[in-house]
Amino acid sequence: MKRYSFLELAKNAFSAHQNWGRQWRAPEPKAEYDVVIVGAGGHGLATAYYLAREHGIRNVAVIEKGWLGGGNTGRNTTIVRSNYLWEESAALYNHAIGLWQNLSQELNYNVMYSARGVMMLAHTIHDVQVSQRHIHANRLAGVQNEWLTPEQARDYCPPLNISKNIRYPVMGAALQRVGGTARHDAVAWGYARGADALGVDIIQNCAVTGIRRSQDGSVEGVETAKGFIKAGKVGVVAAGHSSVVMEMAGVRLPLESFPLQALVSEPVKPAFPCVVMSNTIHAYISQSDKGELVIGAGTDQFISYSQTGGIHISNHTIDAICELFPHFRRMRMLRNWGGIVDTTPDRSPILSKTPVPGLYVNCGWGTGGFKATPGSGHVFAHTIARDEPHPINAPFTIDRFRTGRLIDEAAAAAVAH
Ligand code: FAD
Ligand code: PYC
Repeated sequence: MKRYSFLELAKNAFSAHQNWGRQWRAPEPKAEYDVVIVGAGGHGLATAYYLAREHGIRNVAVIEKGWLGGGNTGRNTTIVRSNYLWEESAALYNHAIGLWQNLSQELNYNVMYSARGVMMLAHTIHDVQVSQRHIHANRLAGVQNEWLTPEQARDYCPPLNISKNIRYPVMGAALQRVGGTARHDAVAWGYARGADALGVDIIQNCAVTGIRRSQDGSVEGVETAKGFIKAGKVGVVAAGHSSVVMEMAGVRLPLESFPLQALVSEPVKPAFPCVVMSNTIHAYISQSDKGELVIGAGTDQFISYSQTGGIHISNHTIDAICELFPHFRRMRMLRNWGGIVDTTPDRSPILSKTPVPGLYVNCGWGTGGFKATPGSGHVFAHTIARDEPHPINAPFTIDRFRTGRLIDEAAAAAVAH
């Protein structure tokens, strides 16, 4: 793999950057792999990368029905944080935060992780109480989080309107300083490039249409648009389509898929220094390095597989954003889009073995899986390689919906409820 460096950059400047070469191959599928991953989003690609890098399993294919990173990975608002309520979640998301710190160096690819701070606003007495309880729980679990008064919140984020006579007055905020953003496409591309260099085949434009099981019930391989591919182990990482794919093996998942939308403004000079979220209003905002304001809304109320979202939902979000940040009232919105998010009843992910030997599933990230990408891929690779969960993902089984050991994070995200 060509290593990116200042020297390479300078050398390539002499040929007008025409000779960089491809970042990954476009191979035809082989007849058989040790492991097939279904879905080339960030989580699937990270899983393949860590299978090869940490477990020495390189005979791996990632099969993608569209283009890599074209699902929720390339559609999200890139917020990274680990301020979840329960210890199980804190361990999972903090594991990811640990990996984010060094990811650009590890992949030799700039994923633009920027720990600019994530501030969650409180607008009512109830919000204040819940946020403060949340901060105490986080601190007990070793997760950084702190309380800010309205004035401190405004000092941290100068465009914030803290006047008291508005519909959503700011009564304080929880700030996680290690939270921030990363460049979503770069995360997918960095893992794809790293996995490909270790021998993983990434097969795009090739939908998985079936999962074949042998007579003893175990996995035999996958049916695809390019024919049958044999594999002793299959990991399904298909986000909004996870229940559809798992149904192919006869496994029913407790998932509902909803559209979730986001939009960006025209680009402007740096004006917004951090990430702000409001659980009450279902709105979140940051500024990309290109200068666009990146704004996200809540999920549609109805399940659907359409990659758009109801216009009234984004109108409501924009109303609230204009009230909280009056500076932005005259800005024009450039484009909007949607993704299909896979939500579980307790709003926590499933990273698990399944009742089918050789079949594993990583899904249920709903509105909040981007931040977990490195940690999720890391522990899921362990689960597949060793046929047993990593201690961090052991609580995130499918079985919890039968035993009742739920990890209820419904209040943890601005959009997941
Ligand atoms: P995906 O990237 O969706 O990858 C799954 C892949 O599986 C897709 O590429 C799909 O084409 C493929 N696939 C499906 N079916 C098949 C098949 N039959 N055969 C082959 N391939 C198949 N999370 C955060 O942490 N922070 C945020 O700020 C945030 N904002 C969001 C904003 C929006 C608008 C949306 C939609 C989501 C947001 N999320 C956020 C959630 C986050 O994007 C997802 O949880 C995460 O990206 C999921 O990654 P993934 O790799 O599991 O899924
Ligand atoms: O989980 O932080 C999050 C999030 C922000 C926007 C959508 N999800």
